[in-house]
Amino acid sequence: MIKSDICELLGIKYPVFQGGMAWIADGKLAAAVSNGGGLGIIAAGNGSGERVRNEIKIAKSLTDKPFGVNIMLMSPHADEVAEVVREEKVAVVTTGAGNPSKYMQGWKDAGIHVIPVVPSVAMAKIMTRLGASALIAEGGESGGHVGELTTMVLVPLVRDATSLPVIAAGGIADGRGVAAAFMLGACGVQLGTRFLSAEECTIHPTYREKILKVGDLATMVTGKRLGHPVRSLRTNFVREYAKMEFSGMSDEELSGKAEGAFRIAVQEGDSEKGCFLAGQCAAMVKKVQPAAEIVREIMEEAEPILRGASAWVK
Ligand code: TUI
Repeated sequence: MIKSDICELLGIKYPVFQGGMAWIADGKLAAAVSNGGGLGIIAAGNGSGERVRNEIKIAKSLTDKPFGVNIMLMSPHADEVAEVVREEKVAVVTTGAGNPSKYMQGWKDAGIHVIPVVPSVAMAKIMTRLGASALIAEGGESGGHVGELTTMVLVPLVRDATSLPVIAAGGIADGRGVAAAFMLGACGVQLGTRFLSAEECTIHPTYREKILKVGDLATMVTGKRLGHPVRSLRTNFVREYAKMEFSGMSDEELSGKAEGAFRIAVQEGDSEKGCFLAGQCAAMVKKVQPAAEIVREIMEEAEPILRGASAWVK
C-alpha cells in the first residue's frame, strides 16, 4: 500500500486526486472517487455559485469522505464560488487558470486546505508563501488549459522550490505514471483524462467513445494567440479553429468562435462545434470501469514498479 504525506494531511486512503474538469466533474463523480479512497473534485468551471453549491450538496449526500472543489479563476463567477466553498466548508479547494492570492486568507480562515495548480516555479514560491497546503504541478501533457512546461520538468523544479507536498498532474493515466511521478519528487498524483472513462462520469457517449478509441497523436494545443492555450482532441472544429488563429480574423471574432465549445462537446458530443478537452494520455485509456476501481488499480500497478526500482541499482 502506497501512503504519503498528502494522505495524512487530507484524511484520504490513496494519494490520488481526480482533476477538476469543467462541465464534467460533478458531485456524483467526485463522490465516487472519494468513496474509492481518492480525492474527488467538483469543477466549478464557468458555473454560478448556486450551481456549484448544488453539486456540493449532491456530493455530501453521496459520501462522508473529504472532497474538493476546483475553482477556475478565469470564470466570471469566481468571486461568488470562492464564497460558496467557504460557506459550505469544503475540505479542499484547488485552483486553476490563474493566481488565487486574493482568496487564500479567506479560505484558510474557513479551515479549507488550498491546493493551487502551479505552472511555474515562480507561482509555486508565491503559493508557498501565502500558505497553500500543497501544490499541484501540472505539466502541458494535460488536457484543458496548459502551461509551458512538461510534467517531467515541472515536478522536480517545483519539488526543489517548496517544502510543501507536491501533486503531479499531466500525462498520468496508469501505475507507471504514478511511480514516475513519485520518482520525480511528487507525493501524489492528479488524473483527469483517465476518469473520463469512469462509469460515474457523465459525458456524451461520443466523447467517451473518442477517448477510448484515440491514439498517440490525437491531441493538439490551440488558443495560444488569445493567451489561453488548451489541449483537446484534434476534431474538425479544432482544426478549423487552428486555421483561424493564423488568419487575419480579429481577436474578438476569434474568441466568439470558441464560445460554448467545451459545453457542446460534453453535452452534445458534436465534433463540428465542440472542443473535447483531453490530455495526451487519452491514448492510454482503454476501458470503462468504476471510478473506485481506477483509483485502486493505478495504485496497485505502481506498487511493484516502485518496489522493483531498486533492481536497477547494482
Ligand atoms: O485550469 C486548468 N485546466 C483547465 S481550466 C479550463 S476552462 C477554461 N476556460 C476558458 C479558457 C481557458 C480554460 C479547462 N481546463 N488547469 C490548471 C492550470 N492552471 N493549468 C495552468 C494553470 C495556470 C496558468 C497560469 C495557473 C496559474 C497561472 O497563473 C498565471 C498568473 O500569473 O496569473
